[in-house]
Amino acid sequence: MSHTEELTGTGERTGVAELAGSGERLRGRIHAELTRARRRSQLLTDAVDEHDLVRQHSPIMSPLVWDLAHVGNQEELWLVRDVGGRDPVRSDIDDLYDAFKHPRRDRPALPLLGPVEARSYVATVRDKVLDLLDGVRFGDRRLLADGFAFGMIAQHEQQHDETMLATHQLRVGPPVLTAPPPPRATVPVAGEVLIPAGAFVMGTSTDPWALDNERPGHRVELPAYLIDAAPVTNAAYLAFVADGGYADPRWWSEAGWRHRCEADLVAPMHWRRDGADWGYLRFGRFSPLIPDEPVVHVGYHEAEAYAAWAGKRLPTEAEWEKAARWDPDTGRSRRYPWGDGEPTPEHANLGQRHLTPASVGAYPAGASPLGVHQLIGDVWEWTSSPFQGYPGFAAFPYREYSEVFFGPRYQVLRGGSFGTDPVACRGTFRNWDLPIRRQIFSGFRCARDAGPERAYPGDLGRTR
Ligand code: AVJ
Ligand code: FE
Repeated sequence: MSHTEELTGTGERTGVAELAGSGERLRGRIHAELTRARRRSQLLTDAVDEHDLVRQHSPIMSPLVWDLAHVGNQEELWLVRDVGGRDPVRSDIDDLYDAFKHPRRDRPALPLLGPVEARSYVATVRDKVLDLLDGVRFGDRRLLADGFAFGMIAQHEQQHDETMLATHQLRVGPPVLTAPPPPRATVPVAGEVLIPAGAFVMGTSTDPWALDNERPGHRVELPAYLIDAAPVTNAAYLAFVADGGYADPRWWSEAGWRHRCEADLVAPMHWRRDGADWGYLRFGRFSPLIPDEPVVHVGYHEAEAYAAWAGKRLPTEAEWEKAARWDPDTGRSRRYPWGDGEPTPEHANLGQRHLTPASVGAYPAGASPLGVHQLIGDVWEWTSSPFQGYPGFAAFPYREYSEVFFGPRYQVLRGGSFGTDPVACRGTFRNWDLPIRRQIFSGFRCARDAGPERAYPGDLGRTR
């Protein structure tokens, strides 16, 4: 069954390195990933003053100083205590940084570590981790196979770095983050791509740092469908807005319309009127809308309404993943649309190198073999699938990462955004959120059933 999955994937690469006794390569990679994540956390927290670090910029976000110490606390729990078997650094603060004990809106009132304490705490934890990394034996336990626990913690820190970037976007005040603009479009990309009917392998059983909800790899059979060659752009979305899309319940689900009315939605989050036009406020700067850029900061309900207005629908998660991973020549599933190789700056807009999505057509090297563009990076893409475990799902290493979120409340998003680090982004990676959320870097693309072949015009009058 999953033999078509990753014949040459990085899964095997790392695995082979390990078998050959070359744990040094893996140790080097882990060191680099942890260091890169920490540099990002530091950049995001050093950019603002102490007052900004401890205050809450939105009731749905944590104070930045909570994210920072929470990252250190997870690292302490899993790597210092569990993997390393060492004494706690600070067992007295576990409760404060347990995301399940205190909802985000309550976090500023907790006796949190202050900025100075939090910085010194995460540094102490990291020193111990780098010390134990030197002597760790990766073969000893499942948690350590291919360095999984370290990979999980690097991904966790990068996930919070994306959350912190979303907090920065919500922050009011003069701009503190800067980045060069993303590359411009170099190829025209429009219309839809036909994905032929057939089975493909969804998820993975071999990618060493894939998280539990991405496993196991399993065959999924799909009828033919059409999927947009690119994410929905600001220009396209603006046509929906200008056509009165936000005022017409016809396009919205019942829950969507209720929310649209309660929250008084009229446009994507962070859009601002600029005379007769729209612009957006991004990280403290106003700019006019760039028409061919993917729309960002829309919720699931808005994405669904747009798709209905356009006469289409959102893709299911399986449709998104087949478009992103299925290789029509070999039938196997790749790690990324372009192949199995790690993302480079030519492939995708990832890693907070830029602070906006890139225009459609900016990443021809990142396209899938069938010509679907920008599946990875730019914007997270809402899918029509609620978050569920795959057949054979087993929580690992803890139920609170994924399993407790399974069910109809959360919708799956795919592909990562400009704020997502490559270590936390793959063709199999699954994100999820509530359908009303739009502070994340979320956009979408549409799909539709391929349906029976259309008759050519000369055939239209005939009946059989
Ligand atoms: C996968 C982004 C939904 O931020 O809630 C961070 C990742 N889990 N700490 C989240 C996560 C625990 C998670 N998402
Ligand atoms: Fe977390």
